[in-house]
Amino acid sequence: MSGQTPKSSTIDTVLEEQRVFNPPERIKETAHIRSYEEYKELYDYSIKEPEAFWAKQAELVDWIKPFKKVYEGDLVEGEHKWYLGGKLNVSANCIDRHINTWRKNKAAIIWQGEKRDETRVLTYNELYNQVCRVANTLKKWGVNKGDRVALYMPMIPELAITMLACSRIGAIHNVVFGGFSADSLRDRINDSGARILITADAGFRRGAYIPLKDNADKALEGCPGVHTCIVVKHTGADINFWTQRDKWWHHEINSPDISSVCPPEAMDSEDPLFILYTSGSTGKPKGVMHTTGGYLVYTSLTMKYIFDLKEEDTFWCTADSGWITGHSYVIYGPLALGATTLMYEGLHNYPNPDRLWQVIEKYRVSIFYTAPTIIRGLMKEDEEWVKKHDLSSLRLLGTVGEPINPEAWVWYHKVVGNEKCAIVDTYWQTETGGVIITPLPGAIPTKPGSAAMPFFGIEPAIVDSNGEECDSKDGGSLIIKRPWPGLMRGVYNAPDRFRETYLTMYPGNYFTGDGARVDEDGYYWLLGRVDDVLNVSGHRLSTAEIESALVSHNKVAEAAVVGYPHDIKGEGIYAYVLLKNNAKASSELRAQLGQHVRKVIGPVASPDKIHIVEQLPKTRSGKIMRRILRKIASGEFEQLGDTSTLSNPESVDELIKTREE
Ligand code: 6R9
Repeated sequence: MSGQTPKSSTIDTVLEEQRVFNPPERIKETAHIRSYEEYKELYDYSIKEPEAFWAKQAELVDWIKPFKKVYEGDLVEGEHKWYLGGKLNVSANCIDRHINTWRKNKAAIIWQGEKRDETRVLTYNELYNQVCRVANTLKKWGVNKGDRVALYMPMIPELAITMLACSRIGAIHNVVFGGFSADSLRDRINDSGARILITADAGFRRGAYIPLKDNADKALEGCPGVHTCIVVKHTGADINFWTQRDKWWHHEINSPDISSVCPPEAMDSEDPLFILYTSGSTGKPKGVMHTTGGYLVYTSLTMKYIFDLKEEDTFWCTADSGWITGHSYVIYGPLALGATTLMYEGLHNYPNPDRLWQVIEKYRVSIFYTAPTIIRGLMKEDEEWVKKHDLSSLRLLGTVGEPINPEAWVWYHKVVGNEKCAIVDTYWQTETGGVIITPLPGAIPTKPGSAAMPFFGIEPAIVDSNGEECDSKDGGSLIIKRPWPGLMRGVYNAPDRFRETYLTMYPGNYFTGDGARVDEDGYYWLLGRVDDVLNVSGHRLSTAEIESALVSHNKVAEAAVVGYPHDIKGEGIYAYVLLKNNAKASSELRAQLGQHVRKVIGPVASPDKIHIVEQLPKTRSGKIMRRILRKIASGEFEQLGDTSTLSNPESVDELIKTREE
């Protein structure tokens, strides 16, 4: 952990923001929760009577066998369990319970491909048939309850179908984002112990192919445990096909021995549902593990109240399902509640900057959920791109992934929402399972840049570096004082890592890794990470992970990576690199290093700036002074602080002189 001072540049702007927006009348009239008092009463109840509160919320889910106890455990040891003794199945909750109602022929998933004319609609009934077939196919290839299944796919319905098929038979899915490299995929497959991989021939990006199967082939060279790879034919790209290992999805699921009926497995509440790898402050990504009962109750509950979901809504969350947002709010949350969820494969600005608005108009989307980086990117374009589309179907707009600067919030409100929509800035993490700090659209007035208030059952606090609850107005580290059903259960394959990473910093509390302050009205303002985690376009990356990728290049001796404020991405990646003795700095070498990081981690981690240096500022004990590196990368030369403790103070002037603009 480096110091406890939030390093985000948003602090300056959010400190000045004063505006308050009341919930629009039309939302207030129909929302599930219609006043601040109603929110407060239910919130207080959720904190005072957690057992009764969470028992009641479990009614959102269909149980095969009722649970005996609501929860057990705490954040001291880190063992916490929910809905003990209960049995349920997630896919049955997301599908079967709807097909016995009029929802049978309701659109469950609307898919829009990158090409305008590529669309598909799956009704709940069709989803049922497909999920059962895939579940039976997985069984045929040896997947049993508790086995891990790796997925490396584009945003296509088959991704949702496979996740649901895994949950149907009690297999644990491990989705790896399609933007990760072969090396990253290999490590995640091996750590999870998956023996089967589901992928596609390729994905689309700006009209070009993302070579998923080629990457998978490379990854599998290092995965001796994987015996089967099922490939969806999506783009028709040329691929290698090794018939002993590779199977075509369409052959497999339509094979005569595959039945379209597969009874859902009765899973224990605490059986794992999925693993999702995420970056922390160390170099090795963690397999964050979520379980069945608590996760489903929590995603259903947040989906209902935060997005104010109604039967007739068309809900569009633009996140890729390789990230937690795509798990909880493209797939599980919406489908558990029987909604219509839109899945989109493509970019927000391809072929034109009105792509998102055109899709909203086409499907009459009513709830739209995206990331601040996308909003910032699109607000730079001419407003006409938005104005030429009829966006009157929109009722609610959401953001997630990073703090939203008030300018972007107000643009979203005025230009996209036409001042008629509620906005929810939702704060949460892979670890938290679902949103934990947020406005409720009909109940809590919003302040641009603030994620507003804790959701039901969440008890946050702000602490100083000694772990003392401090004057929250000044800001400090954000902790959560008690567990809730959506909180991760552990790090896969590393039993002590959950407690060590999250619970020992402030014993007995969950440490988010974020800085925050609370204003006089009780609103939370997130101030960015206080650890060595970067947030680049809403993607979480650890500086240590990028450093070790750089150092694995044969010409690099040492590397230090920091974030700096970036107009569109929120944070950009600035890498200081010290070469080995015989290596010479050149623009070719810089390009090579960028390529190398793309190969080791993936394009998302590629540094924006690579600064080849003669020496790095170090303390007398040999620690790199990251605080100074961050200031230099951000161009804040006046505020370098005390440099007298450095063993090489002269390095600082040199770095300033040679800084990458
Ligand atoms: C859901 C998700 C988590 C980190 C988190 C924080 C940042 C997410 C935010 C936000 C300010 C918001 N973050 N939402 N910061 N305001 N509304 O993004 O999960 O990929 O695990 O990232 O993202 O820094 O700690 P994940």
